[in-house]
Amino acid sequence: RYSTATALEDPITPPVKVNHTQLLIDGKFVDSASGKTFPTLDPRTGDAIAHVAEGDAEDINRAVTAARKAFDEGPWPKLTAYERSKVLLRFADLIEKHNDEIAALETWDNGKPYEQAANVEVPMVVRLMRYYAGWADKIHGLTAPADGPYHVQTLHEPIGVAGQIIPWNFPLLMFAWKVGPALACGNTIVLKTAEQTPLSAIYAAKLLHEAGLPEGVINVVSGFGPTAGTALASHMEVDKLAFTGSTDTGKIVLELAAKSNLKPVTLELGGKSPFIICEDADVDKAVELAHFALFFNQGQCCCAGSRTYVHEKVYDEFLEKATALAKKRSVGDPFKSGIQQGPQIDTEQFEKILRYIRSGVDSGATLETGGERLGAKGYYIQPTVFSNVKDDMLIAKEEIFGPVQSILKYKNLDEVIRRSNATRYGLAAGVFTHNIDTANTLSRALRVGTVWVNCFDVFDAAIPFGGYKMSGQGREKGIYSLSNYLQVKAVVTPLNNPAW
Ligand code: TXE
Repeated sequence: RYSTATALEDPITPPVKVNHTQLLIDGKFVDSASGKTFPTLDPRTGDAIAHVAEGDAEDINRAVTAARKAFDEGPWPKLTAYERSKVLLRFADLIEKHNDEIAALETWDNGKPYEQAANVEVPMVVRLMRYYAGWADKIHGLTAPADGPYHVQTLHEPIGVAGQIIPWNFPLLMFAWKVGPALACGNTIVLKTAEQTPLSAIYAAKLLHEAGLPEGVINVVSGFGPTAGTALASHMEVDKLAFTGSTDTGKIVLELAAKSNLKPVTLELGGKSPFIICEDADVDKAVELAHFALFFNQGQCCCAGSRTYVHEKVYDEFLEKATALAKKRSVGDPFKSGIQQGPQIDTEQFEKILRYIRSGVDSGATLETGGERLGAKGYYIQPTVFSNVKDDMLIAKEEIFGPVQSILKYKNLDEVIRRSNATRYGLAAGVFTHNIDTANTLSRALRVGTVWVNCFDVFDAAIPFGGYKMSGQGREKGIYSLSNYLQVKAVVTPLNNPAW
């Protein structure tokens, strides 16, 4: 049913070497000021891949000083937009050239299937960079009519030094979502990677320099949240903060930003997204899409369709087929071809998921399949399906962030709208129906930042993404991300010859 234990216990040697483990500050690779390092672990085994420089407050300070200087003294913000765009295009070319190497680093550090990293995620980064390169020379203000004799214009200026804190579930993609729009708008950056997955961002930042990015424009600090992260969020010389991670940490960084210099903050946080299967659904297709919506990336997606609401008319058939599909899911070494699911990121997440599985059983949900760890080493978990899930169970309320599908039954549209919205989250939703009225009703009624109708996890560069309620503030990607990194300045000049 699953890949053999041998495949789990004898990890494949990754086809890549780790060449860069230092901090990247002011265009140079440097050790941390303290000289400390920390191990980044292989989720297949829990063994160290490499020891990475551990940045803390002093390193953040060095990085912010470099970014400040690169912003205040240039040349980056003052380059022509076309020059900035060319740097991003060259960077995209370099990522494309090193696609397989970067994908291998990402898989090694994160545990995601190599084929997913190489064929989907790294190409998405390339596409996103080209998209924002396209925006660089299309950012401009407007003129506005005033009641008096004034010429009024707005200038759209870069906001300054952007602090960016990213998570571990899509390390390179989150790097791109943050860095692409910030650079297109002419900002400079201090980016802190997640402690679990520092490797791909260091590599990418090096390629940005090869693409011609001036020194100090991007600074990458590996390190932990309570040290490097808080130092960045509370730094007085950081003009804007962008954060992706848990809702609890989002609250902390928002408070740090408010208590320091009131830097504006964008937050992309947790979710508990409903995936609604209507009575008219083609059950086979619905099963496949709901499976993908939940299990993709080991279930470690903020927008995972983690509450699968199925209409009572198709519930039994759906449940049987969803369980069968989960049993067929191929779990194993993510470097192995055909593998759909690798290990979870680390021991903390692994234990948390197993705790939620136990709580599902204890609260009376029916465990249809899975529920156990897989293999004796690493952080592999069996694809797990619960039926008879009730809205008040923890597994239906909290973010599990693992391969655990919770299936809930509903009777009518008003009921499923009410239940879907009865959560503190509001990131995304999936809707599966052929009825245009049902699709329109659900799309408007659901209080979420993205509704995917008859599809899921469509993440084009141009599609904005972000949350309602406690899933976040602001939007990333698309045209919407630009305003996160711009100031609007109004310039008002008297018109001295009002006759004309
Ligand atoms: O998140 P954290 P964790 C959810 C998911 C997961 C849970 C915990 O449910 O199980 O969060 O994961 C940095 N000041 N998501 O502990 O702590 C940290 O170093 C400043 C959803 O990994 O939020 C990392 O770089 N920064 C999510 C980043 O915050 C701090 C993706 C995220 O870590 C900090 C990941 C602090 N005090 C987890 N503490 C999504 N929205 O996709 C930590 N960090």
